[in-house]
Amino acid sequence: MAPQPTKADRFAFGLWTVGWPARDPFGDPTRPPLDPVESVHRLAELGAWGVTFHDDDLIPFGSDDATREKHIERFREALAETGIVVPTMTTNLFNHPVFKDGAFTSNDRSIRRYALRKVIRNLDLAASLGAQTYVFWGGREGSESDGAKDVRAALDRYREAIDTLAQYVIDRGYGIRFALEPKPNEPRGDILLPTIGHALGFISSLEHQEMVGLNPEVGHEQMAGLNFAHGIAQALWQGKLFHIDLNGQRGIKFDQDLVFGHGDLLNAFFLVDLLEGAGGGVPAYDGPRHFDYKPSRTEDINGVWVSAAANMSTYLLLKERAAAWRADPEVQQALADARVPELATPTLAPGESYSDLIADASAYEAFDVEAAGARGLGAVRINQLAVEHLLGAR
Ligand SMILES: [Mn+2]
Repeated sequence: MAPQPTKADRFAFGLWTVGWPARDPFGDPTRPPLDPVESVHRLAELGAWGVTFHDDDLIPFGSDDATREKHIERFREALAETGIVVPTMTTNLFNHPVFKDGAFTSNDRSIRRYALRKVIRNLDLAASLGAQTYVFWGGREGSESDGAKDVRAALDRYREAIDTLAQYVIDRGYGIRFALEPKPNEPRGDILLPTIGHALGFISSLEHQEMVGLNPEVGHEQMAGLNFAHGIAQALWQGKLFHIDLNGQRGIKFDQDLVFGHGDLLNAFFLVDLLEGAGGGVPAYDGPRHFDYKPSRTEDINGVWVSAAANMSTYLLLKERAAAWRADPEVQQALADARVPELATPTLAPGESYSDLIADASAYEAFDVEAAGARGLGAVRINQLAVEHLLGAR
């Protein structure tokens, strides 16, 4: 039996995920559009806690003010009826042709100014809905021709945009934090801030860097061949894991947005173990468990809700299995044998200087380098114990 999610699990979905009508570059939509109000009700029934959205997911692009208010009003009613919250919002700066060369980093200054206004308008709505995180996915910020984009100037403009918007949020007292979402490519041939590491470097240059962190997505890092759990560990280590996009991806190819766990399942297992505190009892991340996936184009509307539920039950199963793995005495022995806990001990003793280290013959002159080099780690055993727990063999 798959575990049933509750609001306490803090599972959230983008309206654009279940609402994706399954149009791809080679084919027409296979499903009708979904009313956001229906999505809120169905997700609540499935045990979700929150929904997130781009401005244009709720309010069709170009709506006049009266129409905009109507869409917001019926959405607010759905939230009130279901108790669903809006922890996070974001801006669509990629769909309309105006953004074809980027938004904050478009070569065209008037488009950059328009993009800032579009974000500001939606930040006001985000604050009024109680959102605490605002995501920036710069899918169109990039190029296909290295000669058509001055990347250093583009990064100046990217920084200018985030600094300006951060100042706006501070001056309004909104209490919203920003989360940048890296992605290496698609839709642009090459996207700026392509990985967690690039984005962390960029954040360190910002005026209000304390209020800017990351929203890493499983598939986006894996599209670049990177280890997502490692990336998340570094984001946590730097205090920058403000949000997370969970989904599945099978290797270096187009962005698949599969159900969470339907790609690299073992990495997803160790990711959940990490997020939930690696057996320490205190989660390392307390934000929304946010799914940014797409129900596959093969699915009908029933399949959409089956896939939404699958994300949540997979997360809960992995959480359960990771806890069982941590509690298994054989796992604890294998971790001890591999000296995993020993890595938390500083390399120098308290108060020890490099001079003391140089004076310590046991560290070098008398160190049995051959014996240390011959010792096995036992990492394969650790992995196999995880596989056995995942497969229900333990
Ligand atoms: Mn994706």
